Order: sequence, then C-alpha cells, then structure tokens
Amino acid sequence: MMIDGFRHLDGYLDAERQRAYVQLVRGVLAKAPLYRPQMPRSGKPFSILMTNCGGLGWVSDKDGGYRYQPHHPATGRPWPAMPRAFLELWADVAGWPAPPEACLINFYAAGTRLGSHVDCDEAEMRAPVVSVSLGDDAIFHVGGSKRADRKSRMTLRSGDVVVLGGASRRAYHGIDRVIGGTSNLLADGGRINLTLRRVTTA
Ligand code: MD6
Ligand code: FE
Repeated sequence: MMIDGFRHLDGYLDAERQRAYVQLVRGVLAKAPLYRPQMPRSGKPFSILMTNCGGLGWVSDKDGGYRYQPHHPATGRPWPAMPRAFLELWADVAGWPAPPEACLINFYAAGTRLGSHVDCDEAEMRAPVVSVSLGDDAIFHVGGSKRADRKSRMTLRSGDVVVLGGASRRAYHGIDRVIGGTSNLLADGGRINLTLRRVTTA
C-alpha cells in the first residue's frame, strides 16, 4: 500500500512542454550555474549538481549545513525568478493556496544516485513538494516516515510529475539510479529534476 498523499502523475508534461521546461532551466543556469554542494560536517561532495530559482534556494555545505538562502553560494547573486510555467504547474497540482518560494534544480549524470532522505528543512511542512522529471529515466523509491519502512520503487520518466503531500511529505525517498541513454530530451544526456517547495509559513 502506497503511503497517503503520494501521487505519480505519469506523463503529465507532453514532449513540447518538456522542451519548453528545458529552455526555462537553461535560462536559469545562465544566471545561476550548477554547483556541487557538500555534506554538512564531512564536506563530502554530492554526486549530483544543483542550483535554484525563486526567492529562496536550498543549499548545503560543510560549515553551514542544509538551509535555504536568497543567494547563490558561488556567485553571491540572488536566485533568478521562478518561471511563470513553474508557478502555474504548482497551482495546477499542489492543492496549496500560497505559491512555491523555492525551485531546487538537481542535475544527475547517468549512473548517479541520491540517497534516501526526508525533505524537512522547510518551516511549512503542511505544503506538498512537487517534483518534475526531465531527461533520462530514474529509479525512484518512496517508503514511510522511518528509514527502515518498506519502500515502493517506480521508474520516473521524462515529463512525469510527483507530488509528496499529506503523510508522504515526511516519507523517506530517493533515486537509486539514473539510466543513461533512455531519453533524447537533453543533448548531453542525464536527468534534471525540479522540486517546487513552499518554505515559510507566512
Ligand atoms: C529526484 N526527488 O527525483 C529527487 N523530494 O531526483 C526528491 O528528492 C523529491 O521527487 C521531494 C518531493 C519529491 C521528490
Ligand atoms: Fe527529496
């Protein structure tokens, strides 16, 4: 039984909208380049690259740990504005009255993974997180509120949207593997994941 509040909207974005999203992401990257975050304390580099758009962005480094901040850690500049299409997607699927404040952009080269985690750095934990997959297929897992809870696994394909709301908002989830050569959307392969988040309770 899948945890309450989890939704997988299979094929939500058609090919044309996927291409439009990639162009929007490229526009963000031109102002806010991908960078490699570090684990808190150990300073171990992430295997995925990140950037953000919106008023706040999620960052992590050795000394500061996991947090939201209004500027890019490498350039010091404010994050680029969130594209209107991302705000509209949130309005269409999130079921939450306030707009998202952060869009974390993750880039995965083929073969990379993201360890099991709970997104819990947001003050507003009642709002869902909305996720968009672009590019190569990924094996995604979602379990329960305890790390050891039984996990369900599914393939996230380009154009899929996932909503983690309700109880699933506090569920462990992650990416086991990105499978190279499964999509032509990104010229150089790999996978982009967008996660739209409400951060503050204001
Ligand atoms: C990914 N997604 O799909 C990683 N987090 O690459 C997440 O970590 C995630 O898909 C919160 C809500 C939905 C997600
Ligand atoms: Fe997550």
